[in-house]
Amino acid sequence: MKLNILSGLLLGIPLVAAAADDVSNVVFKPIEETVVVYNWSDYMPEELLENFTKETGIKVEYSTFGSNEVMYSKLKILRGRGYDVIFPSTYLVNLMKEEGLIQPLNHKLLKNINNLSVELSNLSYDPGNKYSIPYLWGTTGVAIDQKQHPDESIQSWSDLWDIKWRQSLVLQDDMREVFHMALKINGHSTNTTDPDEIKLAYERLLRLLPNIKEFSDAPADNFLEENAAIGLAFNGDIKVAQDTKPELNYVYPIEGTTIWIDSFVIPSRAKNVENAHKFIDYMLKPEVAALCATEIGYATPNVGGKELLPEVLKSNPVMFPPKDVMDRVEYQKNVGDATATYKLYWEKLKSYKQ
Ligand code: SPD
Repeated sequence: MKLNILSGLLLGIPLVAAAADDVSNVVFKPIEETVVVYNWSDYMPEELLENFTKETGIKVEYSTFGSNEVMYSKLKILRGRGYDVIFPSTYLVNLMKEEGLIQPLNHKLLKNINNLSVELSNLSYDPGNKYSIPYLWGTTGVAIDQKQHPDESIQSWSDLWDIKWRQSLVLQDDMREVFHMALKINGHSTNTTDPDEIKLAYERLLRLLPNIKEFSDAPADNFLEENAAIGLAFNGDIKVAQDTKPELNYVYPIEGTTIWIDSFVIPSRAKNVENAHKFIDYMLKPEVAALCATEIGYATPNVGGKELLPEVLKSNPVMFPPKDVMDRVEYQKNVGDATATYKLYWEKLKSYKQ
């Protein structure tokens, strides 16, 4: 848009670029309303961002991350600046709140909040959902390409340690999820803070190294590209991959998987707080929540949204785990100071793979 100075001033539009001695070529730009969103990769249908802009006039600046660790370190370095909406998992909501990296939400601006499921609201990691609003939830299990391995069936996490999987496993590049496998085999909680238990899990993971082919942010891509046939992955990514590769099987090992909720939060020094609330409220509409679940493959905590899903999705065991699986899942929680111990071993473990 090119305007003269007078019309620019009349419209209240500030000057963004001007050559001091030549006003004839001055370019004026209207202040654009924006919201800066930082989300997991492959975690939101693109058309929703466009629809949000059409409906509200707010432009979405969108970028993605591949793991909680990456997002958390970035926000810590920026000290809560730079983004308006981010999507940490359960245990990080807790930690970020304690560290002052996120701010309380204004529920008055979230008129669609009543669409949230009671069971998935008001949980111990954020009583009253003061800081976070659930977006999608899921589990982390084992995926196996049954076309390449028709006779293999995975029952336990310990099956992944079998020598036959030498150089075969692709593992989600996620510290807590990788530790989960070893902790569970050892009979310990995924949320242990006991340094001896964490060390034992690390030692077990060291014995898994010969079987690990790669740590990946997107194991589903490895399966689709056929450079891996077994590994640790998030359920929804596998659900979507199954649409092109139905021979991919998603297994819940007998010792239990993790369960997590990824939530909308607003960083403490976000610039566009009102727009952030508008974005979250838009995402809470049942039809929007239903589209996310359908296209992204994860379960929605939005009751109205779930009702809109076709029966075939509502009863899909990869998206919505059956009761016997739910009886064995463990919620990921903040492990406080023990995070440093996990991190130390995690970095050591990964250094052997480079
Ligand atoms: N492709 C998007 C996956 C988002 C999964 N969040 C998982 C958190 C696990 N701890």
